[in-house]
Amino acid sequence: MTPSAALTTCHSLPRNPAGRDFVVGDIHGHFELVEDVMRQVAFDPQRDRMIAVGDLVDRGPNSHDVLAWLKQPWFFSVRGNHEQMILDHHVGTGEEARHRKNGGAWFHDSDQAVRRAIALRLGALPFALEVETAAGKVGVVHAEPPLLPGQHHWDDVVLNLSGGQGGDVQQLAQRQALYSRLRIQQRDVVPVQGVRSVYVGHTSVPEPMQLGNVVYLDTGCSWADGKLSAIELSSGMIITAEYEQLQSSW
Ligand SMILES: [Mn+2]
Repeated sequence: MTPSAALTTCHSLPRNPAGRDFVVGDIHGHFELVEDVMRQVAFDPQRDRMIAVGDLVDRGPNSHDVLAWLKQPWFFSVRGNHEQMILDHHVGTGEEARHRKNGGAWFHDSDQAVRRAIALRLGALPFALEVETAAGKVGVVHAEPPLLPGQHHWDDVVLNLSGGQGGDVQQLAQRQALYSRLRIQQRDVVPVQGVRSVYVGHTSVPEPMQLGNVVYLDTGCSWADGKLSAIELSSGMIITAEYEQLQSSW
């Protein structure tokens, strides 16, 4: 395992007894919609935390704001496949044409120094996050929890991602964490043990939905009929913000 793999496998957030924790779906450059959600809940940056399921950038109008958001001590994120496309480009293995087609032109049209600063910061994003809450630990990954056939425990998610099961499993696990749609395609309701819930994005759904204890939060805010969804962890309350609503109020 390389040192960088160890650093980016899974980050842990301690309990936040003084404030609230929110998990927000794929932002895709629409940080103005996150601000809308925060206004709706009277988000308190001194106490509350906003945790993102990745795909912070591409498609929306404000992808460049990603560095400012990641500097905030109350904002956390796992890595999504759109962050990975930037990282792949940074190390020379990316496909620029494919990334441009998927909303990444802003990145390739940025100055080299900006591209480098963004890639360095995104490279520190973990593949998984675990958050301690009053009701138990929850997990966050971008697409789906990377588990091998027969595995059902969050500990295996972390072990697979860390390289503890070997490099081949680690590569597969990283790919699953960023891209998998297997569980939602198969309507797999087998819960992930060892965590209360796992929050994911990546696959757009009309409304937040739950399979077993895996909660899908990407409601496609960059699509015409989509919106940004967030959930407050202690109450399960869903908060949404829509692009069109903000535009029509200008
Ligand atoms: Mn994605």
